[in-house]
Amino acid sequence: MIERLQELHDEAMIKVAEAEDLNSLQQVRIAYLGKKGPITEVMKGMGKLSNEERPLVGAKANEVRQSLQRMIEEKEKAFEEAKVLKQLEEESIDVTLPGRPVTKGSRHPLTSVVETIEDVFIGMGFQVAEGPEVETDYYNFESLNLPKHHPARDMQDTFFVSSDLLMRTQTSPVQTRTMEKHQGKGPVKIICPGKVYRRDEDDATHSHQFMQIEGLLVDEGIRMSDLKGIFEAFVKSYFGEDREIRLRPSYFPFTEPSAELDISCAICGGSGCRTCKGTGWIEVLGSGMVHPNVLRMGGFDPEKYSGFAFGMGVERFAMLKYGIDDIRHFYTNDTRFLDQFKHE
Ligand code: 2U9
Repeated sequence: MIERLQELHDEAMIKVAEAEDLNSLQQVRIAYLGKKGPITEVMKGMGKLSNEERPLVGAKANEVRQSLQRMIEEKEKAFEEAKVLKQLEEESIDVTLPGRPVTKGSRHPLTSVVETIEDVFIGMGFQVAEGPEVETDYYNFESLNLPKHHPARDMQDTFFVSSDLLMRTQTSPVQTRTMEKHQGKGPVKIICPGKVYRRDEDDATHSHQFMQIEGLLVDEGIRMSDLKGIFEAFVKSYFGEDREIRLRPSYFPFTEPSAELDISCAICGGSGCRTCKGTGWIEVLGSGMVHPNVLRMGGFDPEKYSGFAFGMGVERFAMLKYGIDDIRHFYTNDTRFLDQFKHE
């Protein structure tokens, strides 16, 4: 029996050595060490042995089992290690390869113009106020001295949502709403950036949706000279110290008197060129002293308070600053256009 056990051991060892993968190793384990395997069979016959022989055969059987077990485990381990090594080799990363460039987004040019202008006015004590883009007829027109049937209230220019709701045509309603909140007590010193909507045919200089920044300063004793002083500081800060300004009389229903602000042309320095149409001046915004009716509707006493207001188109400012010739560039999101403003 001892010889038989040794024979089985040697035979199994050859099979272990021949096993090429984990699966065939498993087959050898089942075949030799399983319940129905030859070693178990041999051990079942131990009952017939003499008392002297039994412990010897028992010891040999254990020795054979343990030896086989150890060999199989060692080989299993070797297979596992080889598998991991192969995987490591296959999945290895060449850390010396150049990295793929990460494409970063950037601020939209209109956003950076708005932020720059906001910063200038914040520096002069203004606060930024915002409001809804869908407005009521009252805030968009009525409260701005534009009663129903007023000729300046061109219905063709407005996107109506319902008979009383519309897409705001200017950011002025934000100013009226802010004045109401102040309940007749000054100062109100705000700028209102935001999107506005007009029923225009889109072309190089018109867009049915564009951006405005409007401003309002209401307090006791505000005069036209305050407006001029603020504009002087703003223009020099935004367009450069050597720009001159001038005010030209104009008309807006919500301001009286009204004025347009021109800056001296940066291209020709005032002598006249194509950009300024030979005048030496470029129009940049509209403004005026807030109409007494508008002050009253905003809850302020026009006998005690006065104020000035202004409005500018952000696209126009961006076009002047960067020499952009078509307003549609801002809204088509062509990355060849947008990428030029990465450092703004
Ligand atoms: C209140 C009182 C007065 C806002 C003003 C303008 C003049 C103006 C245009 C500039 C170019 C609109 O984008 S644009 O087409 N705006 O010329 N806006 S005064 O006056 C106000 C606003 C609110 C309560």
